[in-house]
Amino acid sequence: FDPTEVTVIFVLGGPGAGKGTQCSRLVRDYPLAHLSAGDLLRGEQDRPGSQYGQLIKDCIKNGEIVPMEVTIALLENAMRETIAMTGRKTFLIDGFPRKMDQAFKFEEVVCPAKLVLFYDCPESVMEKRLLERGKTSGRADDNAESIRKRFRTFVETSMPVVTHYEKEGKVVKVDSTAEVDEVYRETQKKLKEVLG
Ligand code: UP5
Ligand code: MG
Repeated sequence: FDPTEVTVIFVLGGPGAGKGTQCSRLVRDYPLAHLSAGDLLRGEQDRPGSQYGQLIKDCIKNGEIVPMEVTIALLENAMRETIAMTGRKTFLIDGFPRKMDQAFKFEEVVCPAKLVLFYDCPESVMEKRLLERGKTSGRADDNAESIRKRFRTFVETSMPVVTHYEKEGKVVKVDSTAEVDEVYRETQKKLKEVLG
């Protein structure tokens, strides 16, 4: 990837913070491409013949992080495909990186992130959203036990990534406790402040 051509924005936040919801709005309104690492992993898990199916399934259920080689390869492929199919070269990478080693590796093999959009939300609110979604989502990790494990991984392993990018001055933080429309307005406002 040519870093002068491709732009990457990481979208981070706890499980249920609203990353996917806000990314959908952003790609509706701006010439961006949305890639969810979790969605790519679930797709790979269900792909017949995948050698990683069981590994991904176990990690997701336990809220653990899939080895970065798998996720980065999926992201690279999806980026190439998106550029070929749509010509879009500014990417919202949703739910990645969740661990420092992933952040370093991605920036080495793809390109440095321009910005990190971080959705901040209390666990109690996120838990309520995920349990509600669990009634119909069919996601193997939308149950009380998996949610607890996802929260722990987020605090212990993924928040340090946010702190790292804060030190680089790249983090745009949005409180995502409010209703979807309000969070989106706040997102647009803050991105405009930084990106113009
Ligand atoms: N909702 C959203 N916004 C709302 C609002 N403002 N008010 C009220 N309700 C709101 O939203 C979650 C739910 O809340 C939805 O029902 C929505 O309608 C509602 P969503 O937009 O889906 O939130 P999001 O932050 O995207 O939550 P998600 O569950 O996708 O977060 P996770 O980060 O847990 O899930 P992800 O798919 O990224 O990862 C799943 C697993 O994959 C990980 O636990 C891990 O095991 C694995 N993984 C890796 O190993 N490596 C990776 O790099 C990525 C994932
Ligand atoms: Mg999501």
